Amino acid sequence: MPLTVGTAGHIDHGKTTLVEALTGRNTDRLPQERERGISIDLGYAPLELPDGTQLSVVDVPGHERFVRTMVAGATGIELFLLVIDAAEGARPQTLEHLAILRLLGIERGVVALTKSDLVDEETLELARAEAEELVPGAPVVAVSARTGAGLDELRGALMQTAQSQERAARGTATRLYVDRVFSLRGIGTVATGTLWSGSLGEGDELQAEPGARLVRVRSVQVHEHAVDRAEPGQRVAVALPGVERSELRRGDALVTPGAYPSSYRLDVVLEALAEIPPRVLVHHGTAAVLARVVRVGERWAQLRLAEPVVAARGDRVVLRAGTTVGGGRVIDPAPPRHASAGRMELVEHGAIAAIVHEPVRAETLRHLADGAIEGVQTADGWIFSPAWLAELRAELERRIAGTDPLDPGVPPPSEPWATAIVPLLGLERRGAKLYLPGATAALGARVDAAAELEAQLGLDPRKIDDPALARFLEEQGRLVRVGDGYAISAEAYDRAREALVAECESAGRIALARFRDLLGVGRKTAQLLLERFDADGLTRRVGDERVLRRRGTLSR
Ligand SMILES: Nc1nc2c(ncn2[C@@H]2O[C@H](COP(=O)(O)OP(=O)(O)OP(=O)(O)O)[C@@H](O)[C@H]2O)c(=O)[nH]1
Ligand SMILES: [Mg+2]
Repeated sequence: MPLTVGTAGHIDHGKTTLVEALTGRNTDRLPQERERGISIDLGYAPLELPDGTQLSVVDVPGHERFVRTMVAGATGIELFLLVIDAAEGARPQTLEHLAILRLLGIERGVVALTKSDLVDEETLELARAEAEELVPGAPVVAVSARTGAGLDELRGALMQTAQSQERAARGTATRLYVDRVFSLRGIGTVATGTLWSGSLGEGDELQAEPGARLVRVRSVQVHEHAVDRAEPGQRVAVALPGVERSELRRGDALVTPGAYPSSYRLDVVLEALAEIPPRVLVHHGTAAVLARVVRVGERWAQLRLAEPVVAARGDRVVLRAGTTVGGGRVIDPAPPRHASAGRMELVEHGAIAAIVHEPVRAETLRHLADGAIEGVQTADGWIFSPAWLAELRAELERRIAGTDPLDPGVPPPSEPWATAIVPLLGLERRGAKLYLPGATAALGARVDAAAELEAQLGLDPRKIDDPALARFLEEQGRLVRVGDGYAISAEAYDRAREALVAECESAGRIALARFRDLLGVGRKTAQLLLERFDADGLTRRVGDERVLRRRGTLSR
């Protein structure tokens, strides 16, 4: 497996010169870099070690204004080559680069004390002692790019370090963060980057993020040599026909479609090197995005980003505000907006089932676990805990127990998950309500009240204060409701109806006054009855009068 080694170190300490001495390639390719004698952008070179180990070298600029570029170069690397000018010793960017490497979780590497040809033995020893203190455990090798002294020893140290370094396991889906985009005649747009995970070959379909644009890979090169498939850790260039050069830029990601979330939020375990201000630049992959830091407890933060990033659990971020103020380890690459310490704690420890109670969309959890989450229930894209479902069922049953026996149903939940979850409750849906299976309406304690009411009813509408009871008795054919909570007896309704139909059949129509006189009731009662007949579809208003809709055939 190829490994990527990244340089680090203060400006002018000899990084680029050392890379050239090791690889034969001058990575300062911009005219401006050559004129000014400093590195501005990232440089790349393959390095083959005597034992056959293949390394990819990323050379970074040391200037303090280009730390942002250094982070972009350092995110994909496995090993560092920290370069310290033996005469100058550690300087500000030596320390800042080292801090960044640590924040990115890049623990292994080699220290080169360069320009050893310019210092005496004593100065060299001082520099060595300082380096050993700064980077405990790393081999420290004095070299001169000018005379070639120490280069073999440096190769040996790189070889040993590379041998003991495992490639970071980053999953199987393809992920490449773009660090350069250019166009080549006859080929079109080419994007380069270090392949973080997965593999890449001709014909692959990838998704360019942000923007979720699908792109097809025409060809792949590794360090300028065409390959069938590029492997993780390799420095690759992919030709992307049909993509304009302006459509991609450093910081974008090429990923297996659907494999990674694109998110404006990242939940991280914070590592503070200094006071972390509320606004920072978040470096992730090769991107640098402005963000607001929402602290959650002492340990965690939610980074609210100005632009979305494509991240995975376990990724590292570097936080800068003028200088490097800290970093973070991603525990949720697409978290919900509201972060709580409780959730952070559970997510950090991978207790994914424990953060699930009420239903959440499955896609919001997909990036927290490899494969299925144990101990949860799913329905139609929702994930929830069995305990929650039991609580919901118990709660609905409790509410049903408290309903009027005349209508022992409750309205179903109205949350977005309702359609998926209500069918699991074992309740019966009738119309707009949920009932216990087989439940029927009953008078319960109101048997006597119902009988009493019925006895009092006649043609004169009576106000009924218990609408549920009125509805129930009407369904049973024991009364008829006429507007505004009034009711008459069923028998009186039939009588009034017969009188109305008879009149209409003989006279063709009926007026309110005539109907009132026929029944011998007051105007108000006649009015309520006629409205009920209208509502029943028996009659229709024509001016001040009524006619039958369909002669005598409609019944109540
Ligand atoms: N005498 C001597 N000079 C060296 C050696 N290595 C580098 N230099 C000189 O130091 C200067 C800076 O070297 P670079 O390799 O450009 O330094 P750098 O670390 O890449 O600088 P930035 O990329 O701008 O951070 C150049 O003039 C080199 O010729 C060395 O081993 N011996
Ligand atoms: Mg340089």
